Amino acid sequence: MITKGKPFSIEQFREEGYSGPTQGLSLQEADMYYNRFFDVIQQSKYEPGPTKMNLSAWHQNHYWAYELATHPSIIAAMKQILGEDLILWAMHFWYKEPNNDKFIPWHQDINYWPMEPAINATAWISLGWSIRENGCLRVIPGTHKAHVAHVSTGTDQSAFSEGLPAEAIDESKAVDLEMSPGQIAFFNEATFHGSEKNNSNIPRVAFSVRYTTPEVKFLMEEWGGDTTRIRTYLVHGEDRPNRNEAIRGIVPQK
Ligand SMILES: O=C(O)CCC(=O)C(=O)O
Repeated sequence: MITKGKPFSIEQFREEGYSGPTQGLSLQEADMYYNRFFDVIQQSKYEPGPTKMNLSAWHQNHYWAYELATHPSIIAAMKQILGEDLILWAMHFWYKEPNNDKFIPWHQDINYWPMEPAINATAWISLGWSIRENGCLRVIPGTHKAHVAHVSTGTDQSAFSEGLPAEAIDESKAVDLEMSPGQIAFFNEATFHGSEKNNSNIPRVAFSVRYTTPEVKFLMEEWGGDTTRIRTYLVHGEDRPNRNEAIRGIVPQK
């Protein structure tokens, strides 16, 4: 069900591992960023189709994406979750064009991320509509305190090769986070989450941005794959420990 959203709740975030949806962006802002997304992938928003473009780390190259990643609604919630010293370290567009048959398996993000200690908060922003029919984000409340070993998903319809084992999942507890444009959900590094395929004609255009605190060290030698996606930006407060000097990001020109 689409709701008008409620304010970010730190109590819910701590107890259930997520909070939202909250109306973080105005409709005008959501529409502007939605249009920018389609401009960059060089498609008409009226004829959305698959893209082979890399959908990560646009905030390193596009000022508008950096501005979106550091939107005041996101910073306000991150301060409550992580404190005054905030490091933005990654972002990704989660785009599912109409009739995309890939699903995102139930997973905990921390399974894929060598960072020490394991501290992260994600803001997941729906720039268009996210509903059951186009594979909205789903979470399982209360799963955010323990780490569970992941296993092979064994199917190429899964967007990731690894996910949580079936026996760890209680689907009856899953919450479908249906969202209208500009709504945001927040979750932590261990909250079980995933999404079904897009069975509709409605593209699902969402943006997630990851924050941590300066005490966290990124173990780049263990990261594998494309390490250029990870760059640290001090967005608020101070970075006294200075543990990630080698991967400091540069804010793109306006
Ligand atoms: O967009 C989705 O369905 C999944 C998003 C996700 O896995 C994430 O933001 O960590």
